[in-house]
Amino acid sequence: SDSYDARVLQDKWQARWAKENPFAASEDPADDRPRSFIVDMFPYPSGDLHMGHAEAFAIGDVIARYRFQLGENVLHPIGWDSFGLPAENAAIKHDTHPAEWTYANIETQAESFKRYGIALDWSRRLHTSDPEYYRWNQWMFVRFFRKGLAYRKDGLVNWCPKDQTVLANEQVVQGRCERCHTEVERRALNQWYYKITDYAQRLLDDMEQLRGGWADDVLTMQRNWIGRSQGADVDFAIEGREEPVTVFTTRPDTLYGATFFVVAADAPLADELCAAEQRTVFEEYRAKVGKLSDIERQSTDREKTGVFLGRYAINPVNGERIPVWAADYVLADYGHGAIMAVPAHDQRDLDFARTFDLPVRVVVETGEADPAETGTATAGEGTLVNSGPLDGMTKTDAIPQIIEVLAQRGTGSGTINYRLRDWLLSRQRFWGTPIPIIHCPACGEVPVPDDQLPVRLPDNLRGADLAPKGVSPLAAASDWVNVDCPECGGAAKRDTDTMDTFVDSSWYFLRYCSPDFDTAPFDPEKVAEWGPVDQYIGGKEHAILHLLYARFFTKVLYDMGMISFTEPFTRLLNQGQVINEGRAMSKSLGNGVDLGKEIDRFGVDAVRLTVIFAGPPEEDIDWADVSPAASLKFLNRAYRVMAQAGAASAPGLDPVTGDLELRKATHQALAKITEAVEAQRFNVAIARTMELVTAARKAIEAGLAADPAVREAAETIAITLALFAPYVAEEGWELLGHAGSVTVGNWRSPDPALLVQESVTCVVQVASKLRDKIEVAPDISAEELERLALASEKVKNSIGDRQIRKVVVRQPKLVNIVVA
Ligand code: ANZ
Ligand code: ZN
Repeated sequence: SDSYDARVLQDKWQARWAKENPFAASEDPADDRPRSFIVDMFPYPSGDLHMGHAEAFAIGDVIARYRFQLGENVLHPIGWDSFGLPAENAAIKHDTHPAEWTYANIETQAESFKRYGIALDWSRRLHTSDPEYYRWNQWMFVRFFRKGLAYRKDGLVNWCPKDQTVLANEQVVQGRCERCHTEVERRALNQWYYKITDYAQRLLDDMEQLRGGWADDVLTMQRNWIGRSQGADVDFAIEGREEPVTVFTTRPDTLYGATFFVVAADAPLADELCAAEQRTVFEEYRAKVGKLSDIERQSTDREKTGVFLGRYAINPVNGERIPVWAADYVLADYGHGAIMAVPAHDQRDLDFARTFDLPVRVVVETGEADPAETGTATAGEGTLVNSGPLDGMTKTDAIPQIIEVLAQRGTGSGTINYRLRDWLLSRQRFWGTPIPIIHCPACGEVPVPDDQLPVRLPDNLRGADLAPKGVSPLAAASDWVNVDCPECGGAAKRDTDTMDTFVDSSWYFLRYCSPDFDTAPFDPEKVAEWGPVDQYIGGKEHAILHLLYARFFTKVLYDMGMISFTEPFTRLLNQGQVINEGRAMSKSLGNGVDLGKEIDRFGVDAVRLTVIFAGPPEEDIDWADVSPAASLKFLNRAYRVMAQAGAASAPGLDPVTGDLELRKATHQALAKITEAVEAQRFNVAIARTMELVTAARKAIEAGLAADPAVREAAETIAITLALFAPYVAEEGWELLGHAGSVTVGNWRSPDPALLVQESVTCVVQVASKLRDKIEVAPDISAEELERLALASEKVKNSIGDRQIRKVVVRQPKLVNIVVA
């Protein structure tokens, strides 16, 4: 027939794959094929799959299928990131349990993944909301706790008044809750943290391993988030206070230019230092500051605000008395929450000095205009002035010098600071992993013993029980909360917070290696065989947090001796977004594209091909600019080529005698496709496949359907399309007379002799008489040329049953066959 029926092919091959399981990873110890571990960032089960999934998973599948084609032992698993707020909100709204919504959506998505033809090993499927999974979050928490990597502290936290929950810094977008866009407040709460800051330097250093494998901009985002800065701690005495106050500065060379001192308005220190006569103005000011986000506070174009605290600090190098202010541009939780202000050389300090008429003193002469006049601080290289014994030194030389002097006097030292904060783990919500700690009045924080894990979520809470109240809904489950202390047996209470769901996604890829392992989170031997992940695929929205947390977990597990690598993802591909008419798809714009409808209309293969053909995988796809209908037309042409070649010839034809032009086209296409796939330029690979289909069609139209070169081209088309349009490819392969999945172990290497663009004409003589002329590559080998000459039909006929005495080869232009 003229065109294929997508639905028929989909049903047929889905059933076949389910039965034959061609995409299962092998655990056979005798299987020594190279291994590939390919992981797509696992989905969150919010409704059915959407266009974003369609793109990400199509890209991941091209990579996985290519490794299958190369004959490798591929682990390409799937799971669900199935804890989290949306399930809880749905449960409150519909008076159900979050599990109902969650597992129903997982089933829907699983069916869609199957229909979408992703080459997955379904036997390793996991869901993070299963007790068999979250048990290991708890197991690891206990170990982190024992190592001092999990701890509780009072902290100012971001609080969403609508969701009634604490938000991590990253969940606050421009001062608003990432999910509901309500303005975020700051609150003091006792919370659990993971001590990721202990790993700040290693998280930086190990990025060296990722260069080339990860996009540079992702590495830069990680580096900025960790935010290492080198400088010095300097102690300033405060009049009327016993203890000095330490400040962190990256510019100790500017110490002589400090003309005032600033404490974060919301730090306890500001409250303590405030003189009685300034109390009222200070408290008013502090109340205003409490409403601002860090981002607003640090925004450079805001008018600077602050209040004088009625106190003075003493500069340790020149004994100068400088006023102490409270301001919001200094953050309570960075450095020491206090700074020495050097307005000549720091823009924020200069803005502040100009607002409050404080002195500006240049201490590094950079050749630029006077900051006091221009309003622009000077930060460049230069020579020190107004700096006593440091005068005349360069900035670069002065920094170690002043650190040395401070160290000798015991008033300072060189130090390194990181922007990275500890990972706030506690969530006052239900649908997450319960924190496995029991609070005992006698023993304190007691970890739940391993043999009592998992601490399961109580199953009697649902609907309105889960509504936010400012404390975790788990606190209401008194049967669950009240337990005996594992240490002393006395009455104690479970911790009622649940873990941030980023914990779930920090190690799930390891679990894929041994999904049923039940004595540890994973079988170290299996992880040693598969890990680390060779290729990870996911969106850039995870460029910072998820990846940083997964890297942190990997390092902790390495330190625990459970794994032998320190980075989880060797290569990372960040696909672009699918947009429509130039904008992100959204309900309010009404520009959403429904994946299911696109598939119903054009079939899975055409949708997948469209997504991959649209451009390089990192770039956004505007659905308004692509044409699944054109993809479908192309696939039908490819289908006809495979069907016609399959009808005209049988497998096993020696292609050597086939039409040379088409053979060259095939091998050149194959070489370019291989190169493009290796370089992850999948759209280019499709373009070359399209050219090959055109070349094969022309040959068929010219009456060559039975020519071995047409078969060779058609088989190459099936093998290549297996990466992008798996249903048509399988069907074509079958029509070409082959059994088994086209995707497994069928990739071919191009024949180098056919890749050379120019060719020379080689004269083939039999007993010194011209019998044939063949086109060959100029650099063809003697052996290859002899083989081609002897394969010529004309030459064979001429030799007949005479015996070949000798073959004289003068490559590339002459072959003379001497016969008896
Ligand atoms: C004096 C100085 C002079 C500074 C100068 C800079 C330039 P990074 O690079 O981000 O680490 N700082 C220190 N603690 C702060 C806090 N809690 N909130 C806001 N600002 C703080 O920045 C370090 C610099 O930021 C420090 O060096 C300090 O200002 C300020 F010409 O000290 B500097
Ligand atoms: Zn106890």
